[in-house]
Amino acid sequence: MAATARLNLLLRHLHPDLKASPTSAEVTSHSFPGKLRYILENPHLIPEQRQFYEENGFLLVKKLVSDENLETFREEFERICQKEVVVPGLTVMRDVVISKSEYVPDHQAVSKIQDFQNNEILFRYCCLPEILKYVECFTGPNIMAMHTMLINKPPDSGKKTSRHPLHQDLHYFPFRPAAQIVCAWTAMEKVDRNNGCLVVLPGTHKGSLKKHVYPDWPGGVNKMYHGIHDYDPSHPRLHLEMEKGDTVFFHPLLIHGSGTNQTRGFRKAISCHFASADCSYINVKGTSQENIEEEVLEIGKKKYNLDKDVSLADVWCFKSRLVQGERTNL
Ligand SMILES: O=C(O)CCC(=O)C(=O)O
Repeated sequence: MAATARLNLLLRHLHPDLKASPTSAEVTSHSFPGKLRYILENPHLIPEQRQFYEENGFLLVKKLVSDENLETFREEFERICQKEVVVPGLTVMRDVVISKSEYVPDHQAVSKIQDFQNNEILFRYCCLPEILKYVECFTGPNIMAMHTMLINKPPDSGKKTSRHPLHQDLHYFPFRPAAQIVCAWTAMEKVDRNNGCLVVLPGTHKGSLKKHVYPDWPGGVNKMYHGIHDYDPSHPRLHLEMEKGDTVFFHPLLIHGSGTNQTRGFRKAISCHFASADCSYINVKGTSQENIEEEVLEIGKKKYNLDKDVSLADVWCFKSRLVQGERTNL
């Protein structure tokens, strides 16, 4: 597809009020013949949305989650940071260099919490009918919530550690097929290039899983923030500027990351990776994912005294939750 036509399509998708130009309409009807590979045939999405996801690997839906729900999640996050609420199994991540906390004086900033499946209030996000309606378009009716995160990107110290390196989420997942996995990521406030919005490389979901390692950043890099070196640096990048409540659904092979937070506030987003319960676990031994398995199991051993026979798949099986339909496989 010509670069201008692609941009036209992207702009029209991100700003649905824009009128379709004859060029983009023509591109749409001629560029997507045949079967859909990345999305299921279903009545929830209009053909243009399905085609957009097929081509680009993401779909942005404006104002999907209410302010009221987002405020409830924000308040619960604050209670967790202040240790008023204890969540079994939760992973609290802190920035490598940023020491000033938002809520608790003299505490290191919380940059992310992961695995909140045992917190009833935050887990409500993964069960919202407005989210699941879209998720079903990728997973089908049997839906598992696999991975939950509330990301609290702190103001950058100048060392650029608040960046998230370009990566593919599938690197972390020992289950397949990739097309039946989707991430929902909701902005809890306005996100733009100033506070480090998501940046995506449209169309990269059509490629394969790449090798991920810690980037060699002079200012340091946060734990578990693996990145890819081997991507085409000339590939077009799109900064997803979003309003509060806007939600992007994206494919686990889509290369994405986020920039530095140059503001004084903490940029918040909530997300869940969903998968069809019909997916299967894989053994990642001997694959490019072996490094993440080792790291996860090492942490598991220290934190929970995990047995040496436990695999990455066992960890995911334990923490995942059914949110719709039947737990058929995962
Ligand atoms: O919210 C962000 O800054 C990026 C999050 C992300 O890509 C991830 O945690 O995998």
